[in-house]
Amino acid sequence: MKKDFKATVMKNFTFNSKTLFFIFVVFAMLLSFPSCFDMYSDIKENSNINYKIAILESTPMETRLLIPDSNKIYSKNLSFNPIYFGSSTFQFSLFGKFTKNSYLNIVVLRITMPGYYYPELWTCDKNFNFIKTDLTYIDSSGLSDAIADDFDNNGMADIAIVTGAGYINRCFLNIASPENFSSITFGTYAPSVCIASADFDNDGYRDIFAGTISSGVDSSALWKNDIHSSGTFQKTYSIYTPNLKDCKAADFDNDGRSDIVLVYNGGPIQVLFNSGNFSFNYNWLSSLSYNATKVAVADLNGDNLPDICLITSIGTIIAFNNGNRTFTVKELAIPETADDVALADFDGDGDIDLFLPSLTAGTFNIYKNDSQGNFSFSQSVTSISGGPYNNISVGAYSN
Ligand SMILES: [Ca+2]
Ligand SMILES: [Ca+2]
Ligand SMILES: [Ca+2]
Ligand SMILES: [Ca+2]
Repeated sequence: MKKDFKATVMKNFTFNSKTLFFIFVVFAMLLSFPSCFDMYSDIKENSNINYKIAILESTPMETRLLIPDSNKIYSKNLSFNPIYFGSSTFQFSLFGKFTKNSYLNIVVLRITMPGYYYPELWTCDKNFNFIKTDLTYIDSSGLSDAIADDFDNNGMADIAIVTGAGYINRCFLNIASPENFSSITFGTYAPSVCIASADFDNDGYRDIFAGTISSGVDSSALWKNDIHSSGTFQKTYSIYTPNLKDCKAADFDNDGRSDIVLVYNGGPIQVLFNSGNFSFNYNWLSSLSYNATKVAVADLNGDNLPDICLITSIGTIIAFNNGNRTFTVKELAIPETADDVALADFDGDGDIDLFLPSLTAGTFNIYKNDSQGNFSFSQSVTSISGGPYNNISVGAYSN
């Protein structure tokens, strides 16, 4: 099976030597205070500021914000009371700089019935007193992944979503005043599973990689941001990715071009290296296959090279970046699996720690980094009354 899979991806890679992929969930927040950051790299670049990490978690019925105390212990959590409580079937929440002047911004995408999202924008002051603004409902269903990023370069975060079988993908541009979003569609009728963003061609506009499990015209594709010219995204590269589960973008070989990591249910870890002009002419595959569900990227051993952390059916695996377009896989870096993973410096000692929402409802575990990429249990956090967790977002704040 592994060989067949490799043959498939290599074949597609060869046939599609035209382009590239994708993502880094960048959320660049303004550097001036007050600010919110969604990307660890943004936080790290401002290490002179004493940040704390906020965690946002969503289950089908609830969204909660976890906040640490002065000792970086996650002892406080706030519930975002669903306005349609009882009929909500799915929630997805994101940090982002959705408004220019508020302290911490959160958008909650709440599906209340097939075909309807009710996005809510929550903003707060320094004491975490939140105010909710209802945004125009979104007529798209089957949400499978979403990111916040500034696609039109107006200084405020937009939202891009991919959806399950039979539904289109959309980018919602934040038109800000009054708070609301206008919709752009890109891609059609593909069963999409993941989304990532990065400026893959370094033209100053953030592009999108939408990962699907389709073999048709809507196979996983890189969408060039052409909003400033044609008003939408243009497909520039595609690759067939059977059993794809998740994807992220990062510059793994430090050549200034964003690369893409893909993880599969029953496939190797795959890294596509960006060779420019939306093409990828080299990819790395792990020697073993894994039943992966989620992937996250951050430098976990302090060598300034982004490493790969994936959640699999047997536990948490780390692929350490060797810097030469190869990785060294450490299986069972943490012998725990989860619905998702979040990477950030939760204890504030300068290295990246792991946050795993346990499959056991209601508890999360934080694993502390020894700065070399070795992890040990740090604290357990009790929060939501039940899973599964649709997504976890991390953001940084200072107060
Ligand atoms: Ca671009
Ligand atoms: Ca690169
Ligand atoms: Ca590293
Ligand atoms: Ca740490």
